[in-house]
Amino acid sequence: MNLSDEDLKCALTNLEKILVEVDADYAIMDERNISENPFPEIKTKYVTEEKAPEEAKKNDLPITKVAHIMIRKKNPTIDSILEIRVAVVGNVDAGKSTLLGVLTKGVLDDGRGKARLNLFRHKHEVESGRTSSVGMEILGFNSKSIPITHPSNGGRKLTWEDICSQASKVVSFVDLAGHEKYLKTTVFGMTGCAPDFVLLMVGANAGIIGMTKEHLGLALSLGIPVLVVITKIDMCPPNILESTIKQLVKILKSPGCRKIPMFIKTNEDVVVTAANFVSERLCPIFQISNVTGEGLSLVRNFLNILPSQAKYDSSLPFEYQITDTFSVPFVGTVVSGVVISGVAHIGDNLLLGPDSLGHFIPTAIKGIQRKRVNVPAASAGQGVTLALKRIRRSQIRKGMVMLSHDKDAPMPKACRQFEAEVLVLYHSTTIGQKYQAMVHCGSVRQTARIVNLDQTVLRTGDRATVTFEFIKCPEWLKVGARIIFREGRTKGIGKVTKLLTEPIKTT
Ligand SMILES: Nc1nc2c(ncn2[C@@H]2O[C@H](COP(=O)(O)OP(=O)(O)OP(=O)(O)O)[C@@H](O)[C@H]2O)c(=O)[nH]1
Ligand SMILES: [Mg+2]
Repeated sequence: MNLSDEDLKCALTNLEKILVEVDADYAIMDERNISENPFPEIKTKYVTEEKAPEEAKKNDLPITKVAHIMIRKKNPTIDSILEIRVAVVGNVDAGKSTLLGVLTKGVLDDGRGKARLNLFRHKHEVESGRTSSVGMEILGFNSKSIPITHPSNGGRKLTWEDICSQASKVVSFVDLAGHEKYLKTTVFGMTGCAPDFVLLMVGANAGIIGMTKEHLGLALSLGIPVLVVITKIDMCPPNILESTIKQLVKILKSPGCRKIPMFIKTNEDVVVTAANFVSERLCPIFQISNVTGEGLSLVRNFLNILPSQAKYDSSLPFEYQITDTFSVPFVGTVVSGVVISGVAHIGDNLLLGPDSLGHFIPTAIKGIQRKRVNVPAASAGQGVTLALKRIRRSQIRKGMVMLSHDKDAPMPKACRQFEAEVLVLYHSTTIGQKYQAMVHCGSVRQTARIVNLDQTVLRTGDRATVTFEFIKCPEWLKVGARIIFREGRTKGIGKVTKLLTEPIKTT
């Protein structure tokens, strides 16, 4: 910063020479003119020229330059590509699938569902235009921070392998359903796919309606940072847009949310906010149109800069959470999921479980793919698929885990009952013993019954320690894991505090 035009050019030339040595590229994220701060009441040393043109001139302050540069390694191997996972949520018709279509294809929408077309997985989705499942889409950025998009002239769509062969970073989107009918699947997508960020979409015309608050609430309960994208600003009268924004800001600032809304209008905002976004408090807000393209480049730049979260630890024992299973011809049983901790290689022996009796069975990794490309290893934080030896698909259910295991160590224990500290967010009357709800915890999703609670009944807003018992089979849980429970309009959140090996007897 604080360079003359000439010095900046010189710095960039030098940088370029250095980057050749280390096989990297750079891109300018944002470049501005600045002057020394002429306002004594503001504490920063510099301000942008736009903010103080008159003052700067009056005081005869020199105008200098500041730039943010993104440096990325060229051609990383597929296992070292940076990855962030973003779950896309919001009410039905907000434009979620459309935004993903527009971002990954690099072409605009026609307002009648053109861009979302090849994102659908089922025939009924194409017919209704509604997402009903958990869709996966990736957006790659190359080492020069340029998005890698599908050819727009109707040529062959890029495969994930094509994208990864050019990418230094990929954003993996989880496209979720906005319709209430599919809420269970959407909750699973938000807990099971372990997203780093939640992108909440709001239709400018529609405002905060339907499932918007529900989805925001889920992100808050899971402690996932949220960014908001307001869509359809091309077809929204200014007064309606204003009232949507007002409503949104009010909700974000409310005691239940306690977020700091940040309107992203320039690349400077993008750089500053993306770098500080690890804080759960900040909530960037974008205003875009998938039809005119307004605001899209800011969203794209934001996703490009957004750092991956450092919460994953590769030095811990291997743990992998299964979110889906497949039977692949000539390969056999394949599972997809996220590596929660540790590293595993092809050929490694692992435990798979728990089965319906709570037991773990041995298996080995036959193959690993990351973004549909073969890799030799999988490490913490990555979404990968694993091909398994000696396992039939019918032996696996979502919510099972794969763990590394030392020969002499005791077998991992699944639990039928667990204790949790819970907060009831909503219930129309009272919750007591024997109450049943769907419990979500990571990729675990099972009905559980309350077998014990430290109060006689629970109402909306109550906190309590509760013992749950899974109805069908034991699950593998960890102390400290966040849970969500729901049944009809009832909902609650909590944290696992104890795994009960000596079950409480119930009648
Ligand atoms: N005018 C205009 N139309 C848009 C914009 N974004 C999306 N649309 C249209 O809005 C409709 C709904 O978009 P979708 O992307 O299917 O919405 P969704 O959020 O994925 O909906 P669900 O999957 O059912 O939850 C489509 O007809 C899009 O063409 C926009 O920015 N401007
Ligand atoms: Mg959709």
